[in-house]
Amino acid sequence: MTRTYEGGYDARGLRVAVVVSRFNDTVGRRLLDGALDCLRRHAVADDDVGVAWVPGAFELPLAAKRLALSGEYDAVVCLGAVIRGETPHFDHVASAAATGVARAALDTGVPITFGVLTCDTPEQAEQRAGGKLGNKGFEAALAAIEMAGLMASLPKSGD
Ligand code: INI
Repeated sequence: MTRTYEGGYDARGLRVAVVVSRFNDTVGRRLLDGALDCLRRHAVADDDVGVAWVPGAFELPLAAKRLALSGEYDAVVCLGAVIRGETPHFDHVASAAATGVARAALDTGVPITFGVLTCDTPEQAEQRAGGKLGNKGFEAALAAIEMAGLMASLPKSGD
């Protein structure tokens, strides 16, 4: 008999941390609004949500790793926007954020999702932060809920 593992979307009792980059503050706040909306719609209690602000996307992985290791959260959501027009080091910041978030998840075993926009213009970022192309913060929170459920159902290491 095939065993299938899947995370669901009933997030009652789940504890979730959200780390947000303050750089491109307006977009960051909209992504946070989307993430919090998603968590509430899926029955995560406000008291079970922690929000940490970091200066920029580059700093997301370190804060996410600390929150993941704290044992206080079942999943961590990382949010931010890296916009090419504003920085000659776009590629470094975007790549460090993506690699660092992935590494923090692998190092800790806690799901850490990537709601970081990498866009050419502020308009593109706004469209993906509650504009006509949805809200990447909502999507990243939903992925965190699903992954937390999946990790709880997968065999533990050593099993
Ligand atoms: N950080 C961002 O989150 N988005 C950006 O677009 C950005 N730009 O344009 O440079 C940015 N830079 C700051 C970086 O994340 C660090 O906070 C900074 O380098 C200090 O370590």
